Amino acid sequence: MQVVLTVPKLACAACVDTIVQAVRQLDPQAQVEGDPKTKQVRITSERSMGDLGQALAQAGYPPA
Ligand SMILES: [Cu+2]
Repeated sequence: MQVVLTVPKLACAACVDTIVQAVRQLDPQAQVEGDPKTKQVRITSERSMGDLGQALAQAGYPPA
């Protein structure tokens, strides 16, 4: 399943790294791409959108 989340606090490549780590803790197989320009994070994972959103929120990047 692929989800696209908008993360207003996504500002730079370091933010992307933090988000990637947070998602990989939940699902080591997940594919994660973030774009600071569009504030969008694209995640391919078997985990639910709710779980993914919660992982981002806990890392300090709550989805809008
Ligand atoms: Cu940043």
